[in-house]
Amino acid sequence: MENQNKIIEKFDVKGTVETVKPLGNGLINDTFVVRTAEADAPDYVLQRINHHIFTDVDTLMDNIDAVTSHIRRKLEAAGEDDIDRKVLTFVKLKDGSGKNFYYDADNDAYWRIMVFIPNAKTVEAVTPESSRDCGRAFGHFQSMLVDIDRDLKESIPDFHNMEFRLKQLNDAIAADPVGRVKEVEEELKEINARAEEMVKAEKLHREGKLPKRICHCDTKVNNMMFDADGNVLCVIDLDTVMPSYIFSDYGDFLRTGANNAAEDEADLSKVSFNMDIFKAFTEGYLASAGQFLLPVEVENLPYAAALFPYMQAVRFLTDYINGDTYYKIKSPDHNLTRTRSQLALLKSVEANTPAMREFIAEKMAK
Ligand code: GN1
Ligand code: MG
Repeated sequence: MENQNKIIEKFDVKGTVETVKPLGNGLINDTFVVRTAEADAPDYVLQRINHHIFTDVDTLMDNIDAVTSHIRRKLEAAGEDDIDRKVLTFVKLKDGSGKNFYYDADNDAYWRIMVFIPNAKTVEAVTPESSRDCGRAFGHFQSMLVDIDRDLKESIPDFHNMEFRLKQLNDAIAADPVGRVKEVEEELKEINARAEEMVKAEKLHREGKLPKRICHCDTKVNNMMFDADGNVLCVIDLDTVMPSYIFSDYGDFLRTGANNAAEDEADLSKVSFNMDIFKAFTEGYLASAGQFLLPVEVENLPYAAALFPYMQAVRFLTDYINGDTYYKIKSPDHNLTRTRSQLALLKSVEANTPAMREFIAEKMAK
């Protein structure tokens, strides 16, 4: 608490700090809620950023600043009320540097503070209803950022670049550091058969046909804040906000949200793509993003639904071949099980592709 008070002092917060207590159960950053004594001073959220995962904190926090200030200006111009609950507010340092994070060199730690949004909650359950809200909220988020005038960098370079992920796989195969390549011939066959199709986004981008836009890149139902009446206030967890194809926000939600099983389910008969979740999420997404999306983006939404299980299979298999250096594992073959599970989901997505196309065409015709 003493150390945290010293950190909080660096920031331009209002009021007197009364208590600092752990908040939530995030797996990546350490989060605390800071209560202030005065009724007219806001409470705050204090976070230590995990710079082992997010190694480029400067870019990450610059992206967050660009995005939150742009959305704030939009909401102001639209005459919205209650803006402090509709966009996250990051507190600047007192030192006049304009920075929105503090580096504590003694402890090699990065800290940030945002204003606590009162009377708001998150939900965990993926239902058609929460998925529709989620599609709408993330489509709205993207739509507010289509005209952003600041240059954002990728805080994790090539995060969702399929060509790069395949190169990592091929490098792993060439090195074969723990002799596992011979065990995974079947999986490699499945991956290679689709490689050409799956790098389509990078090709379209090089041809100038597919833009990168500002995306959230961690689209999940529990990354939305709701008010007491169940209306979405804003999206949260902005650590991965960066330029990407809109496929990132669309496809990665469906990979987790529309899987009838867990991403590492070993019983492949349980793994399948949930069309009810797909429909609800897509309906919400098109309602808020349909206006700005290019035909090439809409046409390729089913491709995005396939791309993410495929990409995740490639990443898990790469890690398996490399001897499990990236993802935490619970058994020696965990990454192989995950790979197989993601490939099973991919096949179910492929089987549902005609139905997906039909649904999207219907929605766009309206
Ligand atoms: C990692 O740990 P988590 O769930 O926040 C990974 C994602 C993967 C996901 C697969 C920075 O995210 O890209 O899709 O695992 N995040 C990073 O479970 O690599
Ligand atoms: Mg997250």
